[in-house]
Amino acid sequence: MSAQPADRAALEAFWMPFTANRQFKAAPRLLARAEGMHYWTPDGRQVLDGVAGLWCVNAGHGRREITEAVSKQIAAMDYAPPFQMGHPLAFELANAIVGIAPPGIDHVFFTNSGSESVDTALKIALAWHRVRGDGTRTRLIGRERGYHGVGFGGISVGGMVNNRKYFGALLPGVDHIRHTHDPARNLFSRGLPGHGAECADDLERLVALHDASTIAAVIVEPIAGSTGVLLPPVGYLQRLRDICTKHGILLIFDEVITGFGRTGSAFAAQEFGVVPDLITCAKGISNGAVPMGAVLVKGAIYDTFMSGPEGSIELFHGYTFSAHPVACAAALATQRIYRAGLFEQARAMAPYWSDAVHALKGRRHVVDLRAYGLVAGIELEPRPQAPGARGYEAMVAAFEAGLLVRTTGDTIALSPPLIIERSQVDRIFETIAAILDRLP
Ligand code: PXG
Ligand code: PLP
Repeated sequence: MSAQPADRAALEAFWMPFTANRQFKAAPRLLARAEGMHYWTPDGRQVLDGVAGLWCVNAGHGRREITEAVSKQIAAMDYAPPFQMGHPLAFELANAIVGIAPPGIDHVFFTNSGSESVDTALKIALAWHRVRGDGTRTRLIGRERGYHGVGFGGISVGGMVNNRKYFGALLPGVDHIRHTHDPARNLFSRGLPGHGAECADDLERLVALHDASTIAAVIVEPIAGSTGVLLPPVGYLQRLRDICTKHGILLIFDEVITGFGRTGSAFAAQEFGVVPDLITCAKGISNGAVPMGAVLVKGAIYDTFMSGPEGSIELFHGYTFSAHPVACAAALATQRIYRAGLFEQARAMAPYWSDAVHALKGRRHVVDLRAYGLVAGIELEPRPQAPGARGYEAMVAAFEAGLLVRTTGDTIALSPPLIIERSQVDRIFETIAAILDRLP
């Protein structure tokens, strides 16, 4: 829909996040209602959700179980302070999440977003080394092209240039290993790319440069989402795990996108058979219905913090809205839906999904295709002198054709709700194919 001239002023006050505000406000794209696999615009046009909102509505929109749990909780107790006080749902939810977490990861710290989860995990890593008497380990290592949210910690370890360059010197003592994208060897790989496990050895370079005794933690996304869906090369994550273990460095998997079934397993850690020391998550934890995030922590790390005097606060960190009761209610209802078999449903759909993605090979503009679980990246050739323009136009054209996709640069990213059916997979790729055929 396009705004009437009178509407333009009404759109002014909201400074929209990660949005070209003036371009949007001149021709807004508004969503007013959602149910199942679909959104509806204010004028009643149906839009198929190809991205689970923004990688978060894994169980589909408007789930009655979640709506009811939220209504009930907000009426029963709207808010409870999380510091030196508790409420039952927080403990119940922590247990539910531990129940699907990888072995040994058995404690949960609640936050309100992925960005807060990342800052929390980095702080836990730093504090853990210090509590153990290893306080020289202060360096944090991220990866080029990584996205870890928008807090100062997250952009410091992150590797997306535009998210960093405006914001000063960032955290001191941070370094980055190289990214794994290797088009020369891995174009159009089915499943995980076969080449690039040795990219993990770049961590050895940083250990040689800084010495392991100065490094606290390494943080990576098992599948890098925001930068355009980069899959881990076969053996890469295991190699990273081995190098971290060898040097006493904590390994953090940022599973804000990959958590809660996106790959077909609860977490990518299980999917790829590599257990990190901490996992950051958010988004799908509460099906996007109420903001929430969490850091999952190995028992051995938690136990170290529990070694001081009983009456002392073990970690000077927390949010006013950590374990918010309404968020906990939404997340508990969400976890019940997941437990009923949603991840298995995603896994069963993954081969059909992957075939549909790779059937775009040879289409105009397509330079690479990447798919895993229910994620896909469709990389388009940038238009000369106008990087990102073709991607943006593809997103707008898809929306006009009744399909919500996400683009980053010239890569179309897809991550539908895990309830997607074959006919809807077909619709997504028919729509995209038609758009690619006519896109300049
Ligand atoms: N880590 C990862 C791996 C993420 O994908 C965050 C942290 C931050 O989460 P919050 O809840 O603070 O936004 C994310 C979020 C995109 C896109 O490019 C991806 C995210 C957020 C916004 C846009 O599609 N991921
Ligand atoms: N700023 C001020 C002045 C505060 O009092 C607080 C919390 O009490 C915060 C920031 C942090 O807010 P939150 O706990 O929601 O992250």
